[in-house]
Amino acid sequence: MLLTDQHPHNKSIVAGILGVPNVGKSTLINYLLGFDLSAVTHKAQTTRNQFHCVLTIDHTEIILVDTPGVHKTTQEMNKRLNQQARDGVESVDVNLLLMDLTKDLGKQFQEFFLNFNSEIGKTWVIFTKKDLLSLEKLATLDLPGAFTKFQEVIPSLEKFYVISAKDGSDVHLLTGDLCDIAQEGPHHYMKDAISNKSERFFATEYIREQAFHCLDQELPYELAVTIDEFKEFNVNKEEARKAFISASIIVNRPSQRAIVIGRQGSVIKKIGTSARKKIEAMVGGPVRLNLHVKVAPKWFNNNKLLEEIGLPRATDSRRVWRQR
Ligand SMILES: Nc1nc2c(ncn2[C@@H]2O[C@H](COP(=O)(O)OP(=O)(O)OP(=O)(O)O)[C@@H](O)[C@H]2O)c(=O)[nH]1
Ligand SMILES: [Mg+2]
Repeated sequence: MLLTDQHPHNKSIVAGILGVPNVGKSTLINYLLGFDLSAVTHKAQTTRNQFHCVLTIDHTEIILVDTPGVHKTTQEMNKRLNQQARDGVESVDVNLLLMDLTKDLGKQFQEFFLNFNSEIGKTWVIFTKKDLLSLEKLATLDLPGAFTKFQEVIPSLEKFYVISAKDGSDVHLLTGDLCDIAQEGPHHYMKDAISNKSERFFATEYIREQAFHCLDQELPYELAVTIDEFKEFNVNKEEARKAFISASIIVNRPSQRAIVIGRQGSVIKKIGTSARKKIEAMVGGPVRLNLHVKVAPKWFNNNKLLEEIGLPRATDSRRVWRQR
């Protein structure tokens, strides 16, 4: 849908954010937006659904598509995460392929290439987390050489940037270039829109994000969140908006239920309090959040539940790696 009443100098661009898990895709989006919209944790596979985030610089609308990290997988849910990444960048103007400078670049590139398994158009490589490296270490990485090797495998890689999404260094070079190649034309989102996803979606993201923060080791991957009820009060009224949310944290085994609840409910209380604060900031008013923990064995292979959390069936098979 295009909006009417557009400024004559309006421009727009859609950029897909890609990479293996945990490289900092959502962190870069949050840096660009100027606030923490997308869920970020130090654990891999935080993002599970692709979605749009919108920022406007002067008259240029930049639509950033956050995607789940592309990775090797056999599990039904993880196949669907890779599919989300492919769907997310299907008709973008440019892809930003993020690579974590603190990890082996060749391995990351190979993991991405083998499991993305789809043609990839115009792409810029973004080497990120440079704040974690000394200048000496950075120089030893020979980034131009690595980029040239990657380009031999994916010829649509055009150029590379070296940034930090944490302290924002050199991110302006990227946004400047995105604005430069944006096409003249109408904006797709209303002036104050920030995403194509609902507050209900972000409520599940923030609950899962806080669960990831509060729980150790493998458990987060075996955990999903569904909203059972989302009621809003005082919408379009002078008074502050209020919301009542009832949500379920779904786990795989009864023992995990006990871990999520914690001794005398201490863990679930911590998850609930911190998630509520983030949801309140989004809603702009007080929120009552009721959390329940449910056991659904092997939910990550359960088609109905996967569809409920926004992950339709995948259509992929894996590529073969030919070393050049
Ligand atoms: N120091 C530093 N840390 C970063 C940077 N970018 C991301 N991180 C950290 O890296 C971790 C992963 O960041 P995310 O943004 O969740 O990564 P992601 O690529 O979205 O991960 P998935 O959604 O799981 O695929 C978090 O702990 C971030 O704080 C950066 O530029 N510098
Ligand atoms: Mg993410």
